[in-house]
Amino acid sequence: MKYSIILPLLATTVLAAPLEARQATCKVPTSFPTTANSKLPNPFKFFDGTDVKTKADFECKNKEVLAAIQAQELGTFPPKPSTFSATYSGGTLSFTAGEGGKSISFSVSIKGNSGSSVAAIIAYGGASIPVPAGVATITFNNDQMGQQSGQSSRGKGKFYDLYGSGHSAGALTAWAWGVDRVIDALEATTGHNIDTKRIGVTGCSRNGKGAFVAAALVNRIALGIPQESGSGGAACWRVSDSEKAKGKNIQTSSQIVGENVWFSPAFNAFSTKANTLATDHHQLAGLVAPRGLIVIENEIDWLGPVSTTACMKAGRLIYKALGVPDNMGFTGSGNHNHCSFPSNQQSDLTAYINKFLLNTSGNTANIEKGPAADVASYIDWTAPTLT
Ligand code: MCU
Repeated sequence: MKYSIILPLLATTVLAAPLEARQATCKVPTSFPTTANSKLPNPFKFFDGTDVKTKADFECKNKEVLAAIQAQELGTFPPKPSTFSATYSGGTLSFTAGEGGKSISFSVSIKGNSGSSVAAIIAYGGASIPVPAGVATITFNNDQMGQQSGQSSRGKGKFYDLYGSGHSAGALTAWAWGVDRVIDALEATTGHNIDTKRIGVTGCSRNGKGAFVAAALVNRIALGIPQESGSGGAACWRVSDSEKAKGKNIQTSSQIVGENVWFSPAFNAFSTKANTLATDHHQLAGLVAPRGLIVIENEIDWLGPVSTTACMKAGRLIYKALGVPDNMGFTGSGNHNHCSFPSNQQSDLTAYINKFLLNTSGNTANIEKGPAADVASYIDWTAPTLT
């Protein structure tokens, strides 16, 4: 008699556990499709062809995107190292990180952090955007973490002192690892007043590529603010190739791998066949989603204004599918020097900083500014509404 009560309960418990486990676990492939496709890959299909229908599916999709983009472009993004300690004193935050018997020390300077519970922007090499009062600036010497001075700088910098000069990470990934450790250091120390839930990251040009990649890889970043990142950042490799074929003086994957060490050596294999990459940079925006992202661009041919606009329009389709279209915007504007922030982008930047860093109101609705770019001609999929 008593078993008739216990058995159904037991059966429910036993059957429910694997189901929950299945939902919590994503199948992350270790090899990736390399079929040529000149259109931007469908962010709503898994590599095995099944559809991404729910927000939970999309989280799994992001895991496979993350695996593919590391394997093909960025190199491996290491987790927190096995030993770690940090100190904060008088505007200097320092950490020591150790792995496999080696260790490195690194420091950043913090300004504008008086008060209690302040937001902060981590600025690669210093900020090229106006940082408002009430937001601290954390100056991050990304070149020290991973050098970027041509091919001879491959594998040089503190990241490589720790992980070895042959590590697969390109400089963009090495920097993102450093950003992740800066946040670890903030969490491990007191006195700096910074609220680690309200951290943005910025950088311009090559450092803008870095800021974009850091926002994508470091999920504790609340707001990504890549500025004039162009190719390797907000531009999509495939659209840049198509612009190049139309005669534009635009940076493409085939040029970028020779210019510098921003990407993993693994990317060399794709440099002249970017159309075989499993992902493209609309999905770099997708990796930031649903967190805040404001992409600032210029209209300099080399950066690919049509490519960045089309690519980020495609990126916004991902945010729309997730039901958070206004967590991402892009503001492109011309007639100003590279990395000099023009006043006509101020209100867009302010809205994003207010909403994501200052927790005040910011109207981030529908910010899509840039030259004409027909995103429909670069995609052959439609965005679902993810449930
Ligand atoms: C837009 O970022 C780069 C670009 O990718 C390079 O080709 C060029 O040499 O430098 C730009 C930059 O970082 O300018 C400061």
